[in-house]
Amino acid sequence: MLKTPDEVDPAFRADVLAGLAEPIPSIPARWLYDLRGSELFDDITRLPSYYPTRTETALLEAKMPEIATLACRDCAIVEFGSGSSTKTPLLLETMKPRAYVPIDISGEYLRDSAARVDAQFPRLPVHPVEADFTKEVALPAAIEGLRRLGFFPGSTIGNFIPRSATDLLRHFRDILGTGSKLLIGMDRVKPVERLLAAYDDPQGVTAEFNLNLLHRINRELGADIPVDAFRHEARWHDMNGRVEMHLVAVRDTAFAIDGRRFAFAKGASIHTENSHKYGARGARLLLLAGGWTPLAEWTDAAGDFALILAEAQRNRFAP
Ligand code: AVJ
Repeated sequence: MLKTPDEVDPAFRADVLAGLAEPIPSIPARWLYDLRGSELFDDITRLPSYYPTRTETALLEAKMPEIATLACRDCAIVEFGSGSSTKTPLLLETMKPRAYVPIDISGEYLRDSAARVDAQFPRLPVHPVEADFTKEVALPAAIEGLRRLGFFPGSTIGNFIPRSATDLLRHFRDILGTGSKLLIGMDRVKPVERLLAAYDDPQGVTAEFNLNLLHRINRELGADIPVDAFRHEARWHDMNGRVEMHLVAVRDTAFAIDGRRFAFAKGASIHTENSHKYGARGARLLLLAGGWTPLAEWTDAAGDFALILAEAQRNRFAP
């Protein structure tokens, strides 16, 4: 899809130009999720080696009655980064909320999936909000006065370095308000072979997802990046407890974006995504630091993935 210059998000251009000029070249992960990227991520969630989606969905299915009683009585469900909203029907069926507010940065994708939820739950008010949930978000007036349950599944929190993750959790608390709850999915630490297999599949879908970012830059910013000069790589960073995605130059290469030149020597990389993995205590500590008190948690039998229900902390709490 060709975008005219005024359709391109100026923040995309700014992030790409600034990120590539950094000593460790990087581009914020949210730019991976244009329409094509969101479709490719959807394909990733169905890969045999990508366990998180399958595991979280089964966990939601198995525990939903219990989760529902604790999480939502006549509430409005606010989903952050709703994507294709595939896990949402599980919640909506059991929790029977008063309203559903999917928030996503990808407008085209958001409208499609909101329409699907609308069709499946004709009596449920659906209020899609196209927004970057890390920025200011205005909740629709229609849900004023309703208790809120934030839903942040998929281990999306893992995209953020812990400092930003706590900022984001505090931001969610500001958006949702005191008295709100949050149901969040977090991927657990596990043997490195399994982690890397999840982020570097033999089918090459994750590689295509990562490389789509370069195609997007070419498409939207009129750049001339030779995409075949880069290959996908997944790395485990043990000290930081995360899987990293990189685009590694397979040969010396150079290109221009907006008249600015960038050169990459063979082996140099662009860091495109982080996926932090948490242990049980680390996960709870992150929530506490972000202003949320854990109330309950559920994991699959293998302990691969956790769902945690937390409650927004009051402004003052003892001691
Ligand atoms: C959407 C951030 C949860 O980190 O597992 C999957 C993104 N990237 N494979 C993840 C992703 C490559 C995914 N999140």
